[in-house]
Amino acid sequence: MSHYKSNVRDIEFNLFEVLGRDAVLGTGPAEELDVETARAMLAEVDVLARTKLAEPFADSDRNPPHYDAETRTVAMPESFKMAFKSYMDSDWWRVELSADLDGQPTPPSLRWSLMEMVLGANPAVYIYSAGPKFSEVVYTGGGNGGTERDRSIARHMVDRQWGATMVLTEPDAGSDVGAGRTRAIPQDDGSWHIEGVKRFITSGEHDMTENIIHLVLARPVGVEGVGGPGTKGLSLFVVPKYHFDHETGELTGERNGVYATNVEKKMGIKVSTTCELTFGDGEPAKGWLLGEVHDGIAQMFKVIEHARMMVGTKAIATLSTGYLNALEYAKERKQGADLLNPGKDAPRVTITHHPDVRRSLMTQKSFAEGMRLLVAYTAGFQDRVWMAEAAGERDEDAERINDLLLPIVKGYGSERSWVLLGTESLQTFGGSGFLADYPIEQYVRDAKIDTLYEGTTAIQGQDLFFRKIIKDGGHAIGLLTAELSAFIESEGPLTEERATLKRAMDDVAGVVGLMINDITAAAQEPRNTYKVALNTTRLLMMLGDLVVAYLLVRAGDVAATKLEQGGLSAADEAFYTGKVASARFFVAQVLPKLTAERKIAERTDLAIMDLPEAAF
Ligand code: ST9
Ligand code: FAD
Repeated sequence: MSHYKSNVRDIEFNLFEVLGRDAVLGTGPAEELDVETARAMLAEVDVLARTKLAEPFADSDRNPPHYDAETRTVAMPESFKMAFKSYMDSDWWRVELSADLDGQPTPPSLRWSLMEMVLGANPAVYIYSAGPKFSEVVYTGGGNGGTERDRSIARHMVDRQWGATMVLTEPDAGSDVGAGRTRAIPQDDGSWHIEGVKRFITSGEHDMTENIIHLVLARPVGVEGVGGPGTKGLSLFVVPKYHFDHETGELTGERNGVYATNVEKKMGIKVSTTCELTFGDGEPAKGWLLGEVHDGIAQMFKVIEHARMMVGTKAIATLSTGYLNALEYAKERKQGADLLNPGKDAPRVTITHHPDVRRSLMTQKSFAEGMRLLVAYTAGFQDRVWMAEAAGERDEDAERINDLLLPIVKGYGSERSWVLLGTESLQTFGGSGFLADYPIEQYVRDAKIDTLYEGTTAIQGQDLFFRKIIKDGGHAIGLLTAELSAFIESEGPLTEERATLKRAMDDVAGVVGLMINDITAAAQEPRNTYKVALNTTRLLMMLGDLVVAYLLVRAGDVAATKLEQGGLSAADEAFYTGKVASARFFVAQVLPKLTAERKIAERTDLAIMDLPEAAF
């Protein structure tokens, strides 16, 4: 039986009943899609995800890729190779590609809904399959307008389904990407020789694709005006594993001088290779400057933005299947008697009868479904950006709100998911949750990485406050707050919840105001900056709770209206009842904690910054 439990009903509810995403179908670049087609796409990917993609999930964890240090190659487990091939053969990855690259233009909201299922069933399949998606960045020269050569390479990446990597991290440059020392030396033929050691590179080596294209950040040397310190001195290079004819894409048979010199042994997501890559040790590692411009960090952030959305969606998808597995177990596991019937001979009941199990299940349900809605809501802004671009315009408000929401999807989504998978989903199974017989222990191990890669949670918190609020001049947060305020003031079935939302919004606004005061005060007393940074992760989590609560109440309103209208099937009646209940539960159980968080933030002082290191 499949480990993966999807929730297509909930996905469709979000897209078509709450967020009105049907409005983008049948228009502009999504001209050929309609709701019926979208539902059929969701149904097909659902089946693929639950069967072929989910099948090797446990096997490839227990029998991970094998690294041969002598040949510096990796042999992938056969079971995983089959799942990967099924996915590539299915062509579903084309929904993420533009028409220029033979994609099937699909609005981001539908795209991420489809990908949620791939990521929940087998995240490593998605990650290895991303080569063609990476080609978008090569095609556009990382947003600077690609050269004819870049576009040709991008087409080969799609046509030949090559793998790809994003290569930033080095032993001394993790969060601090600007500390990278890998060098790029210009050659007479217009290429560059890359020299250095990169660490932790996902999909850096494997035997599933004909070629791998590495997108490498390196610092040019010996070229006037570029290659200075920090991130702004980095350029982005296209470095293939095998050389190929840039026009035809045929491999020349020549190996490039970039090798996997180690593959890490990890806590989770073991089938996804994490490689040390050594460039130019003995033989040259040839690369080509992307877009022929030195703008590496901005170009790489095109990849990072997509990958941050992907990581948050992966985490949330895992929590959802964790919850649904826990729910199934709880409905069958009998243990103890009902609290109101404590006699020794009282009949044993399923654990769903115990209040604490119900609390736990509803916690899982409301977070998993609320955060799924957060992904779709964020993707809704991406729909706007996508539609505007297709019309040759820009929707700057949507771009900025999307930017604001990305650290929440990634940072908040991964933190809440990984913690709840352990404290609630696994816990529902009792001791059995700890066993490899059930998928939850692997979910916990596989989801932990989501709080780490693509920028740790601390980095997401800083990104949210310093870049997405302060540097943005408060524009996006202002638009989001206006939307929330209008909703709170509107009439709707969930009236009491609106009042609690209002209080929570005031609490979040209070903390933002406090942090702005501290940052302003830092002009006089620089140490106030520490106070701000002591609260950035707190704000990330508070804003996440607030936005999720808002979305759940919106969904609860829709569901309550359906219930009032009546005439529902038994399944729909149960579904909508659950929606109203989860909104009420989240608002009542989670939002009041924001008032405490605000109080804690107000009491922030510099005591722990003044503490000598030895006292820790
Ligand atoms: C990793 C991979 O962990 C994990 C799994 C990979 C799986 C494979 C991927 C599959 C996905 C498929 C992808 C296909 C993609 C195709 C896409 C198609 C469209 N937003 O603040 P400053 C830029 S990889 C946008 O001064 P510092 C901006 O240009 C490793 N841009 O920073 C800015 O200049 P300006 C991941 C941003 O102090 C410039 O950076 N590693 C943003 O110099 C400098 O900004 C990490 O994520 C942003 N949010 O450097 C590193 N932020 O201001 C985490 C910055 O003029 N560390 N820029 O606009 C950080 O993020 C640091 O904060 C830092 C600091 C490096 C940015
Ligand atoms: P550090 O930066 O050393 O951080 C250590 C701790 O200090 C963290 O808690 C962090 O939050 C905190 N910290 C650091 N700096 C600050 C700060 N300024 N303010 C507050 N707190 C801070 N990288 C790639 O380039 N490509 C990949 O494909 C890739 N895949 C990966 C796959 C796996 C399985 C792993 C484990 C990592 C991968 N990475 C990849 C690297 C990943 O992006 C980094 O591990 C991550 O960015 C953190 O860097 P670090 O590990 O050096 O931790």
